[in-house]
Formats: sequence, structure tokens, C-alpha cells
Amino acid sequence: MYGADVEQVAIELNEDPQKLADFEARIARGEKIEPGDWMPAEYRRQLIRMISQHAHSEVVGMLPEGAWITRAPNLRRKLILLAKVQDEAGHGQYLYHAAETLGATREEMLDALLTGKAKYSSIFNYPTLNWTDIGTIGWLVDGAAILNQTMLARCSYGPYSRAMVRICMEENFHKKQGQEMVIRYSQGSARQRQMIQDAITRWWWPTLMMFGPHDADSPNSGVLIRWGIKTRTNDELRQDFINQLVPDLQACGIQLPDPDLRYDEQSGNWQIGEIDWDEFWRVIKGDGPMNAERMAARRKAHDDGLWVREALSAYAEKHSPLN
Ligand code: FAQ
Repeated sequence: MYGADVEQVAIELNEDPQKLADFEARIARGEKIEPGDWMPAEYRRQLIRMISQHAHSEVVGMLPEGAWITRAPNLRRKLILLAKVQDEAGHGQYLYHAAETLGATREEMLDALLTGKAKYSSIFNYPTLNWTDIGTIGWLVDGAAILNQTMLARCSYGPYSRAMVRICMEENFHKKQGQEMVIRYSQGSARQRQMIQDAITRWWWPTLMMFGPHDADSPNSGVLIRWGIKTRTNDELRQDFINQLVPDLQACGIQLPDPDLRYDEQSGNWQIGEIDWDEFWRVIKGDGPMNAERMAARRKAHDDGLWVREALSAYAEKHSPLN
């Protein structure tokens, strides 16, 4: 449907054809769509879905790394990790604000997360088993997130695009600190080399899944690309990531857990074996190694924060000019 002409799409979506044509012309001119502007209901729905899921991912994403703050091997590493986890909380806040500009309330979004209606990134349902997982998350997971978010920084919706600019700057620092750790441990003692190899072996495939299903199995890509929310597809971004990471990890002496990995001279791409899509769908449907634990942690944080929300509401009411 999203390959069809504007008249046809307007009929399918029950939108005014002229308004839809004007909206699409603005996007084609590279203009940003702002909160008060006319937009199709489906554009609003897709953005709320994607931005709120993105916000949830940032917040749930604090958990795997947060678990290691008290176990960092030295003060420098602890300070870096603290700052990184705190940045992720900030990213969650910018993103919830961006979704609020579309009419979603914070309560609705949190309710959707806590009742399991909204998704968050599959990657955060895997455990962090040893300290080198922290460097691996930085280089691989933040690295993958940056590729996707650099694209989103150019998206057609103004508030999302602007939030992404700042988030990408911070994620770049996250990626660099992770890369520095992986390189250092890959040149370290036999134990450190074994630990970093183990971490990369565990995180490699789940990181590739972060980009989402193959394009042919991605129901949302058509509309997202038509309206300039995504400008690259899941498979294109995943391939860029593979092409960047494979030579760099191999240069560290790290083996990737893919017997089918090979360089294709003709396309200039590193080709991988088949991703375990059954695992991917299981994880996003709630049956990954850490789903239950992550949701329990978020529910507990929400319950523990009740007194703060109540205090803020009471303060706001007391100081309201209407009182
Ligand atoms: N996990 O039709 P598509 C980070 C769902 S931030 C879970 O291809 P779409 C920072 C998808 O929602 C990481 N679900 O979907 C950090 C859809 O289901 P729905 C998060 C996934 O939207 C680092 C269904 O599958 N980044 O890591 C996943 O076109 C370190 C069909 O898929 C963002 O959220 C997945 N991996 O493309 C924090 C960026 N993939 O909703 C802490 C914004 C797909 O229809 C530490 N989002 N699904 O029920 C996006 O760019 C897109 O939404 C994609 C998916 C690319 C994730």
C-alpha cells in the first residue's frame, strides 16, 4: 500500500487527499514536521509507537550495565559507567518528551511498558555475565544504536530528530569507551582475552537482531520510509554495522561466532550466516533470558517512585496560580 500514489493512500487511510499531498510534499522538500502541524493519524501513531519504544529501551537499557556499577574494577571505570548509565536515563527523558509532543501522556506510555503492551529493544533481555560485557555493550550495542539513531537524527519529525542529535553525541562517547575496553582486554592477560572473547561471542548475534527483522518481514518499514521517519532499511543498517565491526574485531584477534562469515569481493560486504529469527521473536514476545527480571525491576522502580510522583503533584498543586 505504501508504494501507491497519494490518492490511493489517502483513501486507504481515510485522510484528506490534498492535506496528505501537502504533507508529503513538505517531507519531500526536507522540511521538518512540528507538533502543531497537520499530520496523518498513522504518522502520529507510528511515531508514538517508535519513540515510546525507544524511550523504554533507554530506560530498561540502564539495567544490564547498572548491575556492574558496584563491581567496576577501579574508580575510573566506575565513574565512566555511572556517567553512561545516567546518560541513558536522560535519553529516556528526552524521548518521552518527544512522544508527549504527539499527545501521548507519560502515564499511558509507562502503563504500556509495565503491562507488556509496548516493546523495548530485544538486546536488553540478555544478561551481563562478566565485566567485559560492559565494554562489549559500549562498542557493539551503542555502536549499533548510533547507526540507527544517526539515521533518525535526519527523520521528518522535528522533536525526534533534534533529540537524536544530542543523544548521538553522547552515544559516541559510550561507543568509544566500550571500544577502548575491548581493545585493551583483547591485548591483556590470557584471562582478559578469554573473557572478552566470551562476551563478544554472546553479544554478537543479539546485537545483529537489534536492527529488526529482514526488510521483507518488516511490516512498519514501508510507511516509515514513505514519510521520512526511517531513511534506511533494517537490512541496510545491519550490513553497515557488520562491515564496520568485522574487520575491527578481527584486528583485535577476536573470533566471531559465525562459521559462514565471509567477505564478498563483488559487493564489498561481509556476509553472515542466518540469524536465529525464532530466538528474536521469542525474546520480543517476552521469553528471553532476562525479560521477567527486567520487567520486575521496572515495576519495582515504578512502585518505589510512587511517593516522588505524589510529592511532585502535591507541590505543583500547592504552587499552582489557580489555587
Ligand atoms: N527489539 O516492522 P519492524 C539503545 C519489533 S536504543 C524489540 O521492522 P520498525 C541505546 C517492532 O517494534 C535501542 N522489538 O519495526 C542504549 C515491530 O513490532 P510492533 C532501541 C523489535 O519499527 C545502548 C516488529 O518487531 N532503538 O540501544 C526489534 O520498522 C546501550 C516488526 O519490526 C530504537 O528503539 C528489536 N530489536 O523497526 C541504551 C530506535 N526490532 O511495534 C542503553 C528506534 C523490531 O509493530 C545501553 N526504533 N522490533 O509491535 C527503530 O529504529 C525501529 O523501531 C526498529 C524496528 C529498527 C527498532
